Amino acid sequence: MSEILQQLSHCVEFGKIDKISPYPPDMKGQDGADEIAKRALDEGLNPNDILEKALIPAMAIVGDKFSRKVIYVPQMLMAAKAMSNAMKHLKPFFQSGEAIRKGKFIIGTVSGDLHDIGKNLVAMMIEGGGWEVIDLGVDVSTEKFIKAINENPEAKIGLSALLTTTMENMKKTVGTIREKYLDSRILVGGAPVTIDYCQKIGADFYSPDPQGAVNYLNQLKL
Ligand code: B1M
Repeated sequence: MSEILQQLSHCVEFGKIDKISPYPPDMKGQDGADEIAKRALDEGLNPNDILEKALIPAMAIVGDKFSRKVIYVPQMLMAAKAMSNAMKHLKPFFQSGEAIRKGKFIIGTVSGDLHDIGKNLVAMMIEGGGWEVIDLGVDVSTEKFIKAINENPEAKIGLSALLTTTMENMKKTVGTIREKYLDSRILVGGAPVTIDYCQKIGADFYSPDPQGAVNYLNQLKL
């Protein structure tokens, strides 16, 4: 991995957001994820490489450290902020899809779940793939999904869940959508979600990554 990607990965892993951030104390005054991501793009690195070789693996390390109780929620939050600050520079590259929209896509993280990094990435890529994205945010109740579908009955729907506990809420929301909108197309994803779970709860498609979701939506349009 190139030196700049290593530096970026280090910033996300240790929660160094930007130069002015005093955290972590041993990196005070140094560039953070914000400046380094911008520099990587200025130097011509591919946005996909930045995401897949530096940012996503760094978050995986953070998750592993959290599981092993090496770090706790505050450090995880700093890492998430560092990642978001890097992602704001990548966003325009992923969103520069065609101006003519292929259709609408409603997305949200299910009720009780506040994780939005993966959901935001999926939203960005789908928007970049030429779809109009209606992002309902995090902790989205079934009622909020239904309201958005009522207002946009032709839209495809995406649900993200990162906690085993909130997968139950995903099931509930998918069930209610299915009852009211038999022909709707529902995509699900998020770290604990599997293809088996997708089938079990009656969703149409599971993708482990944003590109799979984009490909699925695009082939629906063919
Ligand atoms: Co949380 N957290 N967290 N967390 N967190 C996990 C998920 C966890 C696995 C960490 C661990 O224990 N190793 C664990 C869940 C355990 C479990 O349920 N089995 C956990 C826990 C326990 C918690 C809390 C309960 C901790 C606590 O308070 N004690 C708490 C819950 C809060 C809540 O939601 N109610 C909590 C809080 C937080 C923070 C707020 C501190 C922060 C989130 C900040 C934010 O999102 N703005 C956070 C973080 C950062 C993580 C980890 C470290 C990283 C998640 C992430 O952003 N990954 C995570 C550990 C891990 O995942 N390794 C962890 C990077 C992101 C790009 O990946 O979201 O998987 P991901 O998205 C991927 C794919 O899954 C896919 O595409 C994305 C890109 O490849 N995808 C889709 C996602 N959605 C999709 C939808 C699709 C298709 C693909 O179609 C619709």
